[in-house]
Amino acid sequence: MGLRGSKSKKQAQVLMLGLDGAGKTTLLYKLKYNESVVTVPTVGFNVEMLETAQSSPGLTVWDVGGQRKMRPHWKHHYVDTAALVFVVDSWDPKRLGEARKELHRALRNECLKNVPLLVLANKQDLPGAQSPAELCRKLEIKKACEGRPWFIQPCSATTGMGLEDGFRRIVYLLKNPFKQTQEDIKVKMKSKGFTVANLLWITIHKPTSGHEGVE
Ligand SMILES: Nc1nc2c(ncn2[C@@H]2O[C@H](COP(=O)(O)OP(=O)(O)OP(=O)(O)O)[C@@H](O)[C@H]2O)c(=O)[nH]1
Ligand SMILES: [Mg+2]
Repeated sequence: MGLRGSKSKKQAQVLMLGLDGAGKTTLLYKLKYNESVVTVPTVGFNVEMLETAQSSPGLTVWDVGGQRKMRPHWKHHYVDTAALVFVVDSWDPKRLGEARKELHRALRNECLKNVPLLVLANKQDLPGAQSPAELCRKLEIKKACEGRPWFIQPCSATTGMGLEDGFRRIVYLLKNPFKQTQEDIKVKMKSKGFTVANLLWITIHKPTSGHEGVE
C-alpha cells in the first residue's frame, strides 16, 4: 500500500477520482488553501500535500481529471494508492449511473483491492442535492465494497463543509486498517477526539489479504 518513507514523515498517496465536474479540483484547493478557485476541466492531474498531525502520515492527494478522455489514465495512478477518494456531484442525479460504473470499475482493479474508500457526496450546498443515504443506494456502495473499509461524507467544496472531516477519516482508516465493526470505529474515534456527529455509513470488514500497517 502506498506509504512512502521520508526522513521527516511518511506520506500516504490518496487518489481522488470522479466524473468531470464533480468538484475534485475545487475541493482540493479549498482544503489546501481555503480558497475558492475558478477551475477549468483538469487535463492531466493536480497534486498537493496536505498536512496532518505529527503522528499521522502526511497525505499526498492526486486529483486526476475526470473527463471521459481522461478516464483511461486513471489506472496509471492506482499503484501505490493508500486510499481512494471518489467525488460525486450530489446535485446531478442523471449522471449517477455513469459515476457508479466508473467507481465500480476502479474498485475491481487488483491494485486497489482493500484500499479504503471515501465517497465525498459533494455540492450539498445546492437545494435538492441527494442525501448520502440515497447516493449510497444508487451507487451500490455496500455491494461493491465487501472486504473494504469505506464511508460516505456529505460535503461542499464551495463552502468547505465536511471536507476536513472526510480527510480526517481517511487518516483514521489508514492508521486502523483492520477494525471490524462500526462500533469499533465509533469508540476508537471518540477516544482519539474525532467527532462522530457526521459519521455516516461506515462498514469495516476484515480484509481477506494483508494490508501494510500505518504507524
Ligand atoms: N455549488 C457548488 N458548486 C461546486 C461545488 N464543487 C464544485 N463546484 C463547481 O462545479 C464545477 C466543476 O468543478 P471542478 O472542481 O472543476 O470539477 P472537477 O471534478 O475537478 O472536474 P474535472 O477536472 O473535469 O474532472 C465548477 O464550476 C465548480 O465551481 C460545490 O460543492 N458546490
Ligand atoms: Mg479538475
